[in-house]
Amino acid sequence: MNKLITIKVGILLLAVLALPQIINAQIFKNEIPIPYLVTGSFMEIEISGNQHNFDPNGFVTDINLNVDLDAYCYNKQGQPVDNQMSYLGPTLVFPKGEELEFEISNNLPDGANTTVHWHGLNIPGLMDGGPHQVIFNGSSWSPFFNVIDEVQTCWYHTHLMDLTTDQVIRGLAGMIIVEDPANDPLYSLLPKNYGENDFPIVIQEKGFVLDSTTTPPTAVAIKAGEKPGNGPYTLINGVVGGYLKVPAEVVRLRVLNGSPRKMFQIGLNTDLNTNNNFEKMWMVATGGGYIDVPRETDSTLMSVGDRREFLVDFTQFADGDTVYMRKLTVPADANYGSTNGKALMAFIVDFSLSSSDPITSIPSQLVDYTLSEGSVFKTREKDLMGSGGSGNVWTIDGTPMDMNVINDTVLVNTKEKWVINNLTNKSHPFHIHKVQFQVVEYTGKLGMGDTVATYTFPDLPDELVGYKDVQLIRPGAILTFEARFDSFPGPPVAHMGYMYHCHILTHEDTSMMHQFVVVDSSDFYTSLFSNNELEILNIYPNPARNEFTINAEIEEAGILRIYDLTGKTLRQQTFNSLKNKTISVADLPRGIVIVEYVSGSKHFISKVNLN
Ligand SMILES: [Cu+2]
Repeated sequence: MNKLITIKVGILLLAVLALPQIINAQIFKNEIPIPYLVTGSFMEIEISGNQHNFDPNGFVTDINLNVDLDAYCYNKQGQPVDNQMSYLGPTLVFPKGEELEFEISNNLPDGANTTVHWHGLNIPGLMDGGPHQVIFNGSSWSPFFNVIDEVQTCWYHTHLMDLTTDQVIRGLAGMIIVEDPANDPLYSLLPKNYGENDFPIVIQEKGFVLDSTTTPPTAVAIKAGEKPGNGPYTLINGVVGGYLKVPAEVVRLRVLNGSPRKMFQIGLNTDLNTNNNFEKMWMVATGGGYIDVPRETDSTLMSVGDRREFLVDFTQFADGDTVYMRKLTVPADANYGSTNGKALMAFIVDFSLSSSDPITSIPSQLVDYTLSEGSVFKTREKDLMGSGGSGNVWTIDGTPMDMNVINDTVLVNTKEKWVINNLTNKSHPFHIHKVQFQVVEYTGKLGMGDTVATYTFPDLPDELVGYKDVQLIRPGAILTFEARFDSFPGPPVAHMGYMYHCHILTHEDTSMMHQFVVVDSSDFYTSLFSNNELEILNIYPNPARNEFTINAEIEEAGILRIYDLTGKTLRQQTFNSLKNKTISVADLPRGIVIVEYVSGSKHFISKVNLN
């Protein structure tokens, strides 16, 4: 990853206004800020209030937005004042395989509490930063975890119970890049110079509280309890009317829909005033990492919470050409507001720019993409229910989110199939923590269409392909996905759990959310079966050192398995019976292990501490 460079942009001279593309370019007045990078294995992050100008050069004319407003932001401790974020946060670089530690301090104004959720990553439940891991005002939180996920673009944001909308629209979101330069075969084939040919693009719809005693009305600070996220303006990295100068190369756009509620069907074209003749984009990654091949597309649907990476070939343009990113019409059931057809930002090709490692062609292959290994261990079905409006709540299965209730208990290192039925009349972007799922079937209306159809793996349209953690489900549609729940089992207690929820933040906040825990098999089977279906093995001594004896009289043949708390099998052995068997464990690593004997439908289990 190259260090951030600041792209210097001169002020456009009046003399060149005669050129049409320059006139268009000038409509977009605010250079898009590129958040600085934070690297290293120890990240000290401060969450605080700041003053932010969403329109420093006066793009918007119907209101006066060129004012400093109260906002929330993340910053690296000690970041120089002249390069601090005043809205959103810096881009965090997570090297795959590294153990990361954080010191995250909450210095928000007004005594606000918050959390930091690592959206898209598989990490222990206690580190997940969901509603249970509150960082109280004036205190700090020190999560640590090993980055086991594949190369991908994910993000971090507040997940405070009932107040996520309020805090995200004030600015509490930022991007994460998981990278693996040494082992990623695509690292050198794709644009990778951050801020040169590799850009974070955070799209958010935005509304403002107005003081209408002025003409035009002036935006004023958001007050507690107001939720003007559902507005007519669109921010890119925290500014309206944004432009970005790009080199005449292949450029990588890491697009995140960080909106509170709105879906964006985005496409690129060169004519500010029409909504057709789209330029090609090549989708190369979803939120869970690379897809099979670069998929050529005119436009793509980004549901709330979604990340997608695109390559755009700017080598075909002339110096000064402008390419607009615009929002196409999305279905009424997935729409919140009226920016359809509008250009959201402008890319200006600048021949004076060049990247450190320029890329000029689109690779033909990316990665082998197949269904994750293993057969489905368990299938769960969920119904999205309810309706909006006063007195109504959105729910999953008719029960509101309860911080103290575990809705699902999942056995670690298994693959599950989840079937999500949307029984409501609105589209909902279904999001699940911890896992990256693969769509195996989707039945119903999809994307911008009105046709009801069934899409089945491996014949999936762009919107459904790839590892994902969020998928928009249209009214009446059924999403079926498979996911592996690998690593990090915890005890079956709610505060060690993970969330699944609608990522429309106002729906999440009104309780369209449930939680699950991932446990080892002794806890899983105990929670699943009555006592006559599951028997606890009597093992002595416990703790054990070189060997232990299983004090049992099991006549039936079966498989004895010993595995650690991450589910990794340490020993597997077949026996014709299990009668007072002594097992040598001198060669096994120390720590708590699960000893399991499965014989037909019978299941015997115990935990042993090897010391
Ligand atoms: Cu929803």
